[in-house]
Amino acid sequence: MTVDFKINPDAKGKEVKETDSRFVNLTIAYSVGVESIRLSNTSDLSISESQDIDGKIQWTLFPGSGEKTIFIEFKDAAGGTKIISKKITYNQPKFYIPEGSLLKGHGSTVYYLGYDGQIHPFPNSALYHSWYVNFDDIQSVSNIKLGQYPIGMPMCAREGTWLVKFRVSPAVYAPEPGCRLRLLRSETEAKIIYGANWAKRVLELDPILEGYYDINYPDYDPDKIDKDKDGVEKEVEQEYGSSDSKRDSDEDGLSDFEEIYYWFTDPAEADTDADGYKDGPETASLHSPVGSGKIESAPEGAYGYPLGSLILSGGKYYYRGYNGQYYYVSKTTKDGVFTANKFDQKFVINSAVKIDFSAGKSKFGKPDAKIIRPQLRTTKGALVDF
Ligand SMILES: [Ca+2]
Ligand SMILES: [Ca+2]
Ligand SMILES: [Ca+2]
Ligand SMILES: [Ca+2]
Repeated sequence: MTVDFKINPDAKGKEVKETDSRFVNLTIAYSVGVESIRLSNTSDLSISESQDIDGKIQWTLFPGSGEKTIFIEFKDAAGGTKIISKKITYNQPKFYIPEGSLLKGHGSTVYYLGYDGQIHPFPNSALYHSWYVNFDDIQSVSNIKLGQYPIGMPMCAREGTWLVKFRVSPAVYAPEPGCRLRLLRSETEAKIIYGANWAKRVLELDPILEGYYDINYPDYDPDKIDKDKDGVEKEVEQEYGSSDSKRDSDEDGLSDFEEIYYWFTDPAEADTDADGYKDGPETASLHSPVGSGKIESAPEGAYGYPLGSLILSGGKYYYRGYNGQYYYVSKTTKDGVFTANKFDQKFVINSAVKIDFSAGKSKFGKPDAKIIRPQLRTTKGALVDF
């Protein structure tokens, strides 16, 4: 294939060497048969945008002054690819609004100015408050200024804050770092992690927002036949008489996975021990679902805190990082790391059932270390600033 592109060509088609705007125009030349392109600011294309081939495209450079490289991968109908790159120098203007700012025009919508150069609207005030306690940092700008930024995807719920559900669907999720939602397996799991008042944390969102999240099914293995993604293979569901199109076949408030692998109850029978109490409520209140009496704790290793959770344990606050590691935050809500990260006491997990995380605790580097930023997940699983 024969392909080429130019950054900010002038009227005569000559390339300009420098710019003071992160937004650039690309003109693309391509031979017959080239169908799509993937654009990126990094050579490994780990953060990229794909689209149908077009002669003219707008693109946003990485922030900060310096030489910038744009990479384009061209793809033809036969699946052949070719990557070419071009450079331009970006001189950041003396007066500019820094990435990470909160902006508002004459309307009521608040936007987060992302490192991607786009403004991201907060879909509602509850989602805004998952990130920011008050409105002190919002900068009011003219509608003209606001209109100079492309509008990007809406802001996601911050990890470790609300639980999220989408209208119409009963599934409840815990937001994790990088616009990811971890499915909560059941009401029992929600009660064990968040306590009896877990339902007060649930924020109901417009189903249209679901598409902006990456959904994490904790026990699902895509290499196995598991239509309901509950972590129980079709074959095993058949053996136990449960359904591979329902995560809780007997609707007793425990998922088929938890019944089969953690509690040893019957996934096709709501009240395994026939004592008049269903398996879900019995386990959630730590009563034996397979006999009489109270049980000491949930099965070891069965339940864990979602990534991004803030936990109060033994009088100290801990944060579960993106890497799964637990970090010591502070002793009080007034200490540096707690306030620097704008943690909100309202979202602290202080559940009755202690989930063991004594192993693998570490400390933040600095007494006021900032770790929480709006971030997105790349195709390779790493987090990048939103
Ligand atoms: Ca299944
Ligand atoms: Ca099932
Ligand atoms: Ca059952
Ligand atoms: Ca029972």
